[in-house]
Amino acid sequence: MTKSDVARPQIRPLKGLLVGCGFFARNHLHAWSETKGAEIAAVCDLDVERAGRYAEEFSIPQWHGTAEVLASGAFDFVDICTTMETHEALVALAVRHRVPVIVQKPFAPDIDTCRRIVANAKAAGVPVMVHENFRFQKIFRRIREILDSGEIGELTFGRLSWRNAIDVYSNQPYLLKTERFMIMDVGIHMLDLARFLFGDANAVSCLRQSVKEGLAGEDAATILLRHDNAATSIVDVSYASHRFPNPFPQTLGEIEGRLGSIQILEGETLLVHSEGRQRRETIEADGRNWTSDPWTQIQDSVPRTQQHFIDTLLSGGAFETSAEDSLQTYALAEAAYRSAESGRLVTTAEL
Ligand code: NAD
Ligand code: 89Y
Repeated sequence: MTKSDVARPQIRPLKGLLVGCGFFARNHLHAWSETKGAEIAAVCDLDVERAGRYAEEFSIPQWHGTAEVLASGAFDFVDICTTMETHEALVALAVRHRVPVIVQKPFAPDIDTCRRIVANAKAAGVPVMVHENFRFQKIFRRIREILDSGEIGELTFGRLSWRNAIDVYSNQPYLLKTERFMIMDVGIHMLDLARFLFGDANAVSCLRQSVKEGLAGEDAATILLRHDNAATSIVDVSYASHRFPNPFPQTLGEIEGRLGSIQILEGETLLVHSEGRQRRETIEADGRNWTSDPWTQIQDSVPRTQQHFIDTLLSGGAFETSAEDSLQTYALAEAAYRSAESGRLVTTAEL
């Protein structure tokens, strides 16, 4: 199916296959149940019993042990919720059967793999979107509105900070063994947000740290970005920051413009400084009967992300985080790793 195929008036909900019935897929399945214009017709997991359990819990009629079921022609889209090293093969399978894809972050372990995925999908004309949900958090949509209004003027500086000590390893134990860990896991959300809020960037300087003992990769990183509009931004991420109460999963920081600034504070609060005054706005995520604190802010962004995928697929427009657009986000992550290895500023042009 191509974008023009799906631009026809809709006569029934699009039918999806969800691949990967692990930790985060539960949020996807709840979110799909409230996404307009789509429904999940089948789930699959290499661990077929796990797939069967989610099928039963979410009243999904079919479950399978392999994504090869995409060959059946029964699916209008596939939602890939597996870890990054599996994405190239799974997206290639979907592309072979001309099934549009939404695939979880991180897109792939390195920029070359991302590029191969994009080239393959583009050659076949199959739409692919990266599930990048942080920019769909309500607070970041509101910040985007304020920036678009011109209230704080041309941007000069930004800082996005994710620092907490959540025990991420209980739910996501694969992170203990991931060599490209923190920049890929949460850094990638921050880099996408940096592009969403401050615009594209072209040079990166990064230091990475392994604070917790026994990890294969870094659990903290500090990244400095040079944006095309000459703004500077800093992204700092850590799973080793002991703060009470734990700020997880809030992204904090600040944005400065020539006319004013915005502070992103705890409690989903914005402090907007302009025209010599300050204004406080609280932008709370919407809770649902399947969301629970402290995860609500992240969970609430999942249906918003999936609705964007379906609406855009139906309209034939461009996904905000299309696979192709996401290459620019992943180039910043790749540059961050190369900078940390080499100790120098790395430009995206040299990748
Ligand atoms: P997980 O390991 O709990 O689940 C992955 C599942 O995929 C497993 O059950 C595994 O058996 C299955 N699987 C692997 N390869 C498969 C294949 N070829 N076919 C079918 N099933 C296959 O992982 P998770 O914690 O749910 O994370 C999944 C992805 O979601 C990761 O990329 C992670 O970074 C991302 N994630 C995103 C957010 C977010 O806010 N966007 C939050 C958490 C996790
Ligand atoms: O893996 C992380 C992500 O992408 O969002 C939240 C998370 O699950 C834990 O920090």
